[in-house]
Amino acid sequence: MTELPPLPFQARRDIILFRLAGGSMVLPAAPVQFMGGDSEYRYRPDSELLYATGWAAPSCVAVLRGFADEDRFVLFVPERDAKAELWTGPRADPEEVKERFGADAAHPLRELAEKGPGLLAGGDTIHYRLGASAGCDGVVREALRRGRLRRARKGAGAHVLADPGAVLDEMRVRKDDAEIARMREAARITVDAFRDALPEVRPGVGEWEVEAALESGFRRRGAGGPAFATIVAAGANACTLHYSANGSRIGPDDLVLIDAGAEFGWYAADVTRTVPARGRLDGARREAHDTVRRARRAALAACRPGGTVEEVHGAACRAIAEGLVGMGVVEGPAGEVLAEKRHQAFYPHQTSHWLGLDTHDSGLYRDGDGPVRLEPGMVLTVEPGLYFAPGSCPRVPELEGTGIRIEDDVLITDEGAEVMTEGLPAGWGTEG
Ligand SMILES: [Mn+2]
Repeated sequence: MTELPPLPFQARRDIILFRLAGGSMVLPAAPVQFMGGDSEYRYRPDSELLYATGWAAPSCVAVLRGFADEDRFVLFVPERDAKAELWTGPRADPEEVKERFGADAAHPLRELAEKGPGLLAGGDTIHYRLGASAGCDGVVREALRRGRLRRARKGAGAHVLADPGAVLDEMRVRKDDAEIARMREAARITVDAFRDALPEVRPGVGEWEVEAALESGFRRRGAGGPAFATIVAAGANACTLHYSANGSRIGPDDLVLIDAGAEFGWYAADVTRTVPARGRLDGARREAHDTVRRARRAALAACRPGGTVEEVHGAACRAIAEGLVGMGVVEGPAGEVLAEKRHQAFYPHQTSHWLGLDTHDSGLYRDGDGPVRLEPGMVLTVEPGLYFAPGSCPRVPELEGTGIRIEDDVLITDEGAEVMTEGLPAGWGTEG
């Protein structure tokens, strides 16, 4: 497997603590999720805790204290427990945890209720997502109560609750080199797994078989698994944007939409291709596929430093509107279609989302100054599409029951953009 640079947790924490200034942050681990009864899903760490500390196991609370001179990074972790470790694996004791994660202090989790409020009461703003954990909710409420009293007497004490995203989102939206290395690997694995799976797309094959080929391709190449529920949607199934039952057989004339991505080192890829079951396509559906590919090219050309996600979307929408007019689906001119938003009946979603630890990664698209400007290190998807649900397109009924989307993962660079998923043709066969 590829050698990867270490993730810079210490450097990230230095920035977080600096930005917290007079405040603090509480990050609890994500809860274990169960399927039905008491079988556990494979554990997925909380992205914010993971980003700030590297902790990827259940049952942990990290406390960051920007206002303090000591104990600025404190971890509360589960104690050694021979019985529990038999079932879920070995644990480190707090001393080892402190060493390994570079914490100033590490305590057993059972001491959180007692020690937590005192650690937090001194700052002004506590960054914590209320409701994230019942235990932490109680600690933060008690810290605010003590902080109010302290503020009344001493003029300083915790009295504001804020979202951790206020500090972390802006950091997470710009990927460092170690993150980019993982995202390139997730993209490479995804592209190669698509190459395994695309030949499986034939009339009569089950959508589930294509899913199996894709996900097998992810795991064989060392990915943690799919980053989100794989979509293999034949024919009209592709008009349901988040279809993931993958339970139909591919029909002889179907276009098949495949939206999947590997997760590697906790970072996601997110790729879509739409290919004909019979390996060729003509008529209106061919024009529709060409339109989406033109929208893809136009949107990719708009991915550059200084640009915005809105400009990328605008470029895609213009090509989509022109295509819809050209196919006779809507009455032109294209400018009017755009102004009246008539293209949205067939292209209802945005062209891009941020990509990272989460498939729909954190980060604003607009802030107080308007649309967020693209910068080197930002990673976004470009995913134009066209969807003609049954009954939606009386002017060109041949298109009904067809959904087309083409999605790539794009890293903004100093020069422009790197399409990390470029290795996978946007069409099929000779249709690059
Ligand atoms: Mn996507």
